[in-house]
Amino acid sequence: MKRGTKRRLAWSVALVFGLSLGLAAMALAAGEKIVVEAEAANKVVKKMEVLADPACSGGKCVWAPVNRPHGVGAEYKVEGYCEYKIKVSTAGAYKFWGYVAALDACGNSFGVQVDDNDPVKFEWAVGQQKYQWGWRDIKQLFQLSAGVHTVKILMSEDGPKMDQWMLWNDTRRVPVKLMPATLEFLVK
Ligand SMILES: [Ca+2]
Repeated sequence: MKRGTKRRLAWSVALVFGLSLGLAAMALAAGEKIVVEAEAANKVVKKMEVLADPACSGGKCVWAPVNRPHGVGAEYKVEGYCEYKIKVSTAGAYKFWGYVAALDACGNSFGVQVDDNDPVKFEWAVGQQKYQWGWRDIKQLFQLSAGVHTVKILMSEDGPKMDQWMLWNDTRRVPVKLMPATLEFLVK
């Protein structure tokens, strides 16, 4: 091989190596973001229900139907959940985000349970209007190993709705809008 050809080859190898490193760094910087349509649950157990709503992503959300009377009464029971299976590829600390809307201050929470761990309360500040949608987070982070995990959204009060939820290992960043579901992380 001529010296010039050798040098060009060395440069090409260095360039490809550099580009790969750059791409890997970009992938790492973007983090692992697992976005799920709340209605795409593997299992929905009452009182949790899927609700058709044209304003929601995918035309649907999940909710705990409003009890009559709201929040009280002999018949009032907190029960039911939506269950999802996800496959995590990057182990680490994840922040849970829900794209949610509250009925009022007695209808603004769910529980979030990962695997057999204790459920964590997911309660958010009520907006100025009834059913004001937005991304809300849980302060406590979830430690996830690589592999399959079960996530449950549990009923906690009657009335609140959830359109999407997300687990994101870039814990400093804040989502601003609804996103396409990342189906590659879902296990059916
Ligand atoms: Ca949805």
